[in-house]
Amino acid sequence: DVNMTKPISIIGVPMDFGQMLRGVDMGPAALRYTGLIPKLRRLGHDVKDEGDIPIPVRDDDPAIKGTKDRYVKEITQISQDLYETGCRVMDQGRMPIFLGGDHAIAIGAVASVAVKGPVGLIWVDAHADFNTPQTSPSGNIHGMPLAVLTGDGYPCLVDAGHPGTKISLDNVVMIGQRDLDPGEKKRIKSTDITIFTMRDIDEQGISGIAAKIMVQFAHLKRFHLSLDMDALDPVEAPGVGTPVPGGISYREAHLLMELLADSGKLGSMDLVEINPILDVANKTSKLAVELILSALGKSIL
Ligand code: 6HN
Ligand code: MN
Ligand code: MN
Ligand code: MN
Repeated sequence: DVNMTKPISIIGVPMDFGQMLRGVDMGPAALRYTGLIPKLRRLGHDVKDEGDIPIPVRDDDPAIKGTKDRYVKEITQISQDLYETGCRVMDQGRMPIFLGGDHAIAIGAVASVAVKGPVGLIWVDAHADFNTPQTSPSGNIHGMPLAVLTGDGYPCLVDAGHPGTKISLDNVVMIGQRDLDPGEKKRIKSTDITIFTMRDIDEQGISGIAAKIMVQFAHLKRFHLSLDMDALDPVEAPGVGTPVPGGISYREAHLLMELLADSGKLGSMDLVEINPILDVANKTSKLAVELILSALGKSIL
């Protein structure tokens, strides 16, 4: 199966402050319950469970719903903690796999893996997560992490870990988008960020897109995969807070993971937005574990 074995560190981030629904904080527990760690070990990897980043108890203050800067303070603190843990794991030469939690965890996660030189960022998501506080219709911070990482948004989040932009726009590719807010569309069009929407997947196929990414990232030694489970079709991944029809199929997702594994350049990843309360018989967590295994070298033959 696996042609490379990597020392891997699992970092749980049971954080749900980036959006209004409860339950996404149970994502790391569901993934562990589903056997992620023993399955990675059976594949031949050296796996260490770093446990969970401490998350303050959420006090659902109705006043928060009326404000636009929802839980910015909490998310800033968590991003800092997460950054420090990610940096420690990277320093030890281990590959961090961050388990969300909502997608706002990518702020601290990607910041930490970007410290050791430039890294390509592959953002697989139904959404672009490219809102700023000005363009966001919801105010929810899980709709903003890609903007934050590329330097736009709440300054305290942009500067989490260390001051300034973490990833340059030409080192980002987005895949699977089908639900963009009007202000996000404008921002995407005004930058030259690479985006492969569902239409592009239908027209070019997921393997054609993977090949293009490898060309664009040829000069980079490694990349980070940020996998939002709502990128998948809700038929396959019902346990997410913001499902959108018409998503990536079970087969396309597996193939993409296999192609990323083949590249030998996957250096880190996060897997986010599983909400076990909304799931159907743990289907989304089971699929997520399979996708992580495929990305880490599990193959059919
Ligand atoms: N996610 N574009 C919407 C918003 O509220 O900004 C949805 C964002 C979803 C974020 O799924 O990680
Ligand atoms: Mn997302
Ligand atoms: Mn999403
Ligand atoms: Mn939307």
